[in-house]
Amino acid sequence: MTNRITPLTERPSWKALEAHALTARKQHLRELFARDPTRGERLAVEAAGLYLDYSKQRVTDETLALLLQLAGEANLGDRIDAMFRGDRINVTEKRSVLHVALRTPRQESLVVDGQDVVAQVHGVLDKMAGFADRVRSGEWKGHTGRPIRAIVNIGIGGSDLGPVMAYEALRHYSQRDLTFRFVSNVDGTDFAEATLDLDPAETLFIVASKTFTTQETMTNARTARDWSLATLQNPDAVARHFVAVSTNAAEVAAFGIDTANMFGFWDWVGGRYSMDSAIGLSTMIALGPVHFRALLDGFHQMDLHFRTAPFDRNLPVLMALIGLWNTDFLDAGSVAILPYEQYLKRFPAYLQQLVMESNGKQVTQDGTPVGCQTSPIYWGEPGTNGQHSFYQLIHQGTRLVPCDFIAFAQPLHPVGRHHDLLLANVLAQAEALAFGRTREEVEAEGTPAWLVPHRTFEGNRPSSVLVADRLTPAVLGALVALYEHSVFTQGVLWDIDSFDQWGVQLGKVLAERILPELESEGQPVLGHDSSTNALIRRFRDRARSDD
Ligand code: G6Q
Repeated sequence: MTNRITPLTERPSWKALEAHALTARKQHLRELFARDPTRGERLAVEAAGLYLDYSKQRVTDETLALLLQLAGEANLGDRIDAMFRGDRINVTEKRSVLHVALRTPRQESLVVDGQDVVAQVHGVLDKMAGFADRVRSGEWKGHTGRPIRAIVNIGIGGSDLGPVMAYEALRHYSQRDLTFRFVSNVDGTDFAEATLDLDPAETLFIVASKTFTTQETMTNARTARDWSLATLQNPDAVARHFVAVSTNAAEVAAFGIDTANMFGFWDWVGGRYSMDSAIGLSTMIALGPVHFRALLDGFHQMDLHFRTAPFDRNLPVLMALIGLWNTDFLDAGSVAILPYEQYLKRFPAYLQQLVMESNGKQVTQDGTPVGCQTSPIYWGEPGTNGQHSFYQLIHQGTRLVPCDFIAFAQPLHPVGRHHDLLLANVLAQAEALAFGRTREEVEAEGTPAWLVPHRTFEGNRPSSVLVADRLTPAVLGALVALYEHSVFTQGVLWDIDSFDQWGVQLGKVLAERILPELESEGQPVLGHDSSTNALIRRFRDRARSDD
């Protein structure tokens, strides 16, 4: 007889949450705040420079107690220890998941399979720092002897979204006489636009690819090599204008990049968890090694908090539990990420991959159906722009959209009243969502009866507000680590493998099959469905048509 773990939805705490949700769904945030005047201060927690106010989430002490019980029944504590220890918790790929080692201080050690991974990490960080300093100072020269002025990161998915997000987020701290571009899409427009105004003699390409076999990245890298050599004329120029970030030395060498200019990482770093590995080389060149190490320290402070704080005061755990409550018990299908900080404009896109590629799964680790909803859809835009577009739906639509507001007490660019206006808006939005405006209030304003339903806000729409003093490298690190660990915690509760991504495979395989069908000279025999066959024929027919 097998010793089967009780499925999540059959556990006592899940059943209790289901029963509790029947009454909780009817409770309004207006009542919860009226009943407890201290709620706003009580339901808040602070760590690693981040203050999380979750009082406007639709939870009570009982909800939180039951959710914490759920975490206990899922052995969350043991699973956290297993990750930090380097156990192979990515079960379908039989790998350790050790992004936390990427920010472990130099003096510590973590031995996995006989290797001190912390020592390896710092070896690469030192090499990155040496290189970054040489590029930043102009000591690293291009093939014609001119210093580098533009850095183009070529990568996709985890080898792009972290670097581009971090560059945008921390641009304030970047070396302004260097230009940074990011090419990811196999659409030639991406490369063409990114390099339109660049001079090959002053441009350095970072080819960032864990496998160094990814179709999009290798296509862009080859195009970049052709673009460079068309001007520089000498294959030796590749060594001065191309460096690689990869785990695959053989492919890097085959491409023509000197492996002395390769920055390595390891199979225990997942793509979407890699922005603080060598994949962050562009970030380090932009910010300099000192700021990059501050970023790592911010990650590490959140790691320490996650590992040691009791769950009822643990930011990532609380965020994860509340997210699960919204998804599985209040039927919310998405989460809006709303940074009130222009520099975080790519943060929602970054989180989309982190969260949805990690927890967009339908089976548990042993392959059985999960039995409840898993990852919600993440989306968002910086405030206040969203207020003038999709916030309408969040306030008055038929769907429940929990929001994560992110705001900073101090602006990076103090200009007149801008920052006060920004903060007034974020506070107003969270307040309006929670408390709304009742029919009676609208009527009391003398609104005509026919207009009252249109002007009424039911409220009771949940949100959290995340606050830090200022967007610094350390704060960004803590913020990313907060979401990483929240994703991990939800994966533990759903008992899914948050570190694989089998769902991206099928499309890749089919594209390999379709490519020759698009490119072949004769009429290929097409064996797809009638829709795909007709579309292939149309693309073939129209590709070279002038009419
Ligand atoms: C992330 C995924 C995926 C990956 C890209 C790029 O977790 O694994 O987004 O990062 O497919 O892969 P390479 O770095 O190997 O080119």
